[in-house]
Amino acid sequence: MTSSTPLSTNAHLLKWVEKMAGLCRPAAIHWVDGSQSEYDALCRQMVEAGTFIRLDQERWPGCHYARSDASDVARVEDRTFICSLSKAAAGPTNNWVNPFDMRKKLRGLFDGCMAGRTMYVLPFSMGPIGSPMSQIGVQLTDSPYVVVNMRIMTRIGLPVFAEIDRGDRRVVPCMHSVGRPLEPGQKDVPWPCNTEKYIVHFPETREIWSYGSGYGGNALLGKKCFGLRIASAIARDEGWLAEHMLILGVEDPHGEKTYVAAAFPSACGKTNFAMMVPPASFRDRGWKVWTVGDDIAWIRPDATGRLRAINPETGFFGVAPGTSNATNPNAMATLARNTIFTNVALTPDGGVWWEGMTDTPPDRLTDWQGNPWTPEIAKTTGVKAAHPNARFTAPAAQCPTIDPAWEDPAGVPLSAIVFGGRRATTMPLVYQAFNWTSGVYMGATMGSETTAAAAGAVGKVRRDPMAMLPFCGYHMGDYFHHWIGMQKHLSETPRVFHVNWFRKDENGKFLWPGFGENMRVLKWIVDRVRGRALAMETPIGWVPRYCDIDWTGLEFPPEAFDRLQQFDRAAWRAEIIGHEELFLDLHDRLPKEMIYERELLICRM
Ligand code: TSX
Ligand code: MN
Repeated sequence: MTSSTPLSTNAHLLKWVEKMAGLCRPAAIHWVDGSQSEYDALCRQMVEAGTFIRLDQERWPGCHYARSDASDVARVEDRTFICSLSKAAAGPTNNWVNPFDMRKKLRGLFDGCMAGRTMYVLPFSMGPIGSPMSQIGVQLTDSPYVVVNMRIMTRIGLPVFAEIDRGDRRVVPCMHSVGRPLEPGQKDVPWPCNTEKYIVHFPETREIWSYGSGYGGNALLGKKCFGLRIASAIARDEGWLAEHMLILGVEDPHGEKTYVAAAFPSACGKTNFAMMVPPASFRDRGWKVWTVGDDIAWIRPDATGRLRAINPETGFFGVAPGTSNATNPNAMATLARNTIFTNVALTPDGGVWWEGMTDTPPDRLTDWQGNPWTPEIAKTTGVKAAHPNARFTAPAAQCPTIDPAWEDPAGVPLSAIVFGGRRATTMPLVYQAFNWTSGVYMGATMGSETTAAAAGAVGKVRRDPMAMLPFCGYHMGDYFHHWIGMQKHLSETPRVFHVNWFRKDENGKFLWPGFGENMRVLKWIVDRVRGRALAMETPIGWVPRYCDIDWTGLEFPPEAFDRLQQFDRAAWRAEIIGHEELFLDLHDRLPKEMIYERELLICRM
């Protein structure tokens, strides 16, 4: 076995790398320094291997394209495990296997799994290096695709090794293999993976083991595995929050900035909201939305008892289909260079395209599976040019609206938390929780209607507490308890809101134009936080009256607003029964505050 020079002197790390190399038996070890030249060399190597296609460098400078195996296109929730010592600690919403049995299984899977491949030693920091809010991991991976994606999504390389070598930081070990060892002389495939997949978390020992997949959340272990599942367990123990939230800053005409974090389930346009462009009538008056992050927020009380938030990532791993200059011009500007595209369609002149990018597709596309694609072919076969879960991996620093404070090691001060979902009925455009506990109830009971993109029946409400159901590393009931308990550490609680951009009329037409017009809702939220806007009390919370919303530049009659905000007693009756169903699943650890809040809600109705 060959090895590049170890880039760390940390004895624990060196010993672990040696032990894991002994298990996985790679042909070589590469210590990742994180440099641009290393990135370029890995990209070149992947172009030669057929994993990457270099896009036309005139129109797509620094950009590459990859097609995954058709069986490795998304996170695999049924293959994701929380292996705490007790099954009860993992809770009923996580897959659990006894950690002793799982370790035995993993030892078998990883035995010789990197044969014929290079094992990369990839150190990464979630959060600015050296920030007290940051966490460090080292991922051992046999995937160069993972290394280059992680360089965009996290802070990697020499500065992280330096931090590790100081010796005073806990490091989360992250094992990853695509699970496709190579025999001597055996030719590799463009996207190696294994039909058997395991995404495993040991929350007590803070370890991650991922086997069989090279895709996104399964393989970029800093993101969902560390940033949410392991971090949520660390956060519970240390008194902070690791959340599936975007962070944005609203600048008002006085130049004052108000930061908001927002949790939405998938297919609600979280990235679009994080990069929102206010309507011209707001921009003209000096309103501006700044982007801090689009997926993960680590939130903790500062010395004065106010919440501060960091985005632990440095890139956007966004869904490409539906992203356009109309829906999200800031994302389009961000992904115009130095971006990795996965499973989108290829144009004959070395460009990329996906459904929703333009109204009419370019001629002679190659689809995400490498086949010729035209709208006519699609009409008979139903295949999409881009996979619905096709992604761009793009550097956050390239976002035109990236907040000047996005890398502040102290984080940004957080004034409001927004929950949302895709709901055709019942949920008003916006309402505000009465207090912290009712806000936690609001987040705990949130749900979204399933779309074609997700599995299961279309149009059914699926409960997804705080958008964390697939990402909490422990029992959801304990998680609610932890949220409620945060109040004790705070001198001022953030105000909590619920939004729904997706309410429909009886003909199935959206009642709200959404996108940039959401600025009107955001302004009310910010004005509420700052004591500048009025509201009306209802059984579910505080709501704006028509006159409390700024309608400058939009024709939107009061009757339409009334329909959007309408409180439907029969629908809420069904809604509260839905809350009870969730609570039954979590009953053994559900905080009593959730029961009381539900009772109070019923009483008010
Ligand atoms: O991202 C969305 N947002 C948030 C934007 C900041 N989407 C796309 C969701 C899929 C990921 C939305 N879709 C939003 C929204 O606010 N609203 C809708 C629904 C909608 C779709 C099309 C129209 C209106 C609403 N078109 C017209 O009104 C012309
Ligand atoms: Mn996400």
